[in-house]
Amino acid sequence: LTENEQMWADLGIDLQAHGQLMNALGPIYQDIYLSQKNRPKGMGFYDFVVGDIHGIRVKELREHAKSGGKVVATYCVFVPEEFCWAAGAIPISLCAGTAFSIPAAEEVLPRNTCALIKSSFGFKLGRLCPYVQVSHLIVGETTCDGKKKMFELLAEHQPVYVMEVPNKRGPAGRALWQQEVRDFKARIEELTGNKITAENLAEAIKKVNARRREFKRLSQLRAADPAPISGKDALLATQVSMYDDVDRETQIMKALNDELEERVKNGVGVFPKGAKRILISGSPMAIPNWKLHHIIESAGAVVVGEESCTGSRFFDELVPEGITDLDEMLTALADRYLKTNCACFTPNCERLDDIIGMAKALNADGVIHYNLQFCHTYANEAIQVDKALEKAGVPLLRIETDYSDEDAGQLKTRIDAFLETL
Ligand code: BJ8
Repeated sequence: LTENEQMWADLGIDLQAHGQLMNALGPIYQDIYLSQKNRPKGMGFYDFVVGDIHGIRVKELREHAKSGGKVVATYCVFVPEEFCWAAGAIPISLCAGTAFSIPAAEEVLPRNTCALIKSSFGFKLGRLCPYVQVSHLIVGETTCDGKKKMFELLAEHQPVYVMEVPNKRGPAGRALWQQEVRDFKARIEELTGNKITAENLAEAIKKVNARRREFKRLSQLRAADPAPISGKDALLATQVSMYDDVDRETQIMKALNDELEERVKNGVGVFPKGAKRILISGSPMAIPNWKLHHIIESAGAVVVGEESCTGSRFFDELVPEGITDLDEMLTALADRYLKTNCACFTPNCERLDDIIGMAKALNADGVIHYNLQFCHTYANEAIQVDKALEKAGVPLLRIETDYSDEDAGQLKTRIDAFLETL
């Protein structure tokens, strides 16, 4: 066994199935990423990370665990990662973006469940993901019914803690969420044995904000024409930073942004000036879900932004800094997370404003609404997105898909036709 294989075996991974997954990823990455022309040099770090996707970072997490540290796995951007950093734990966002893990999940879950839910459950059931295996606690949320129920099943295999996200953002919903955030803080303190204080929380808030600022900067740089970076590369940077070390990501992103700034100054881009510009809006795209970006960019258009949890919802809002009182800090932190404009809220008008605002700021020619099949909240909210964009004069294409490649040809035809109209 290689060193990595030994580590995976120690973590209880099904080595044979996992080997197939790893073998499949290499050629896909080659085809989708490495074949791109004129990529920023700063993407070299991300190529390196994907090249050893279940190796080096898992090793770091294991070292952390061996020295008594805890690893906290999450699925959703509602979970405040600041508490983990403050208490000396490492938060990682789990991926769930591949069809490979779905058959294992379908032995238990109904087939007509969203791919994201099936993929995440399948990673555990199929013993395919070392990140799941290395984590001490998985944190779920009640954002949608499918996930909520899947977490009950997941808890039969590994410790799971679920945060209750309200359905409405009024005073009662806010009070509930404020309490949920405080309860989660207590759970992390219990897990780690470390107290979360005003000092260590303030420091964690600063760290996470610093990474958010770099991602906001990246978002602004993508407004340039020609776009200095492909949508695929920007998406990958976001996906990786969700499970990487926060300080390292801030540094890497800063260097990447400096490079992109130079490109913008010199009018250098990855697509010709005037290429059609697309904003994606909708469900998150977890690694290695690059399907839609790849189809769009293979058709000659460029993705300039993602109104999604693997996009703006991950970095847009900052937590206020400079507060010294712990309780006030908790209130501000909870309020920041409640501003995540997820379709789980009713109403969720703020998301409509975000999409229109981003389309304008990024000079998008059109929006593609991305909906995972069987996700009812986003599918139904798409009707309102449609109306709001029509009123704002922004062209929209609504697509519903999953992780399989079966509909790739049909999607390509529809996307080509949409681009023709822009
Ligand atoms: S804050 S978008 S990450 S919940 S796609 S599993 S909703 S059926 S992912 Fe999400 Fe948090 Fe909201 Fe963001 Fe359910 Fe829909 Fe599947 Fe979804």
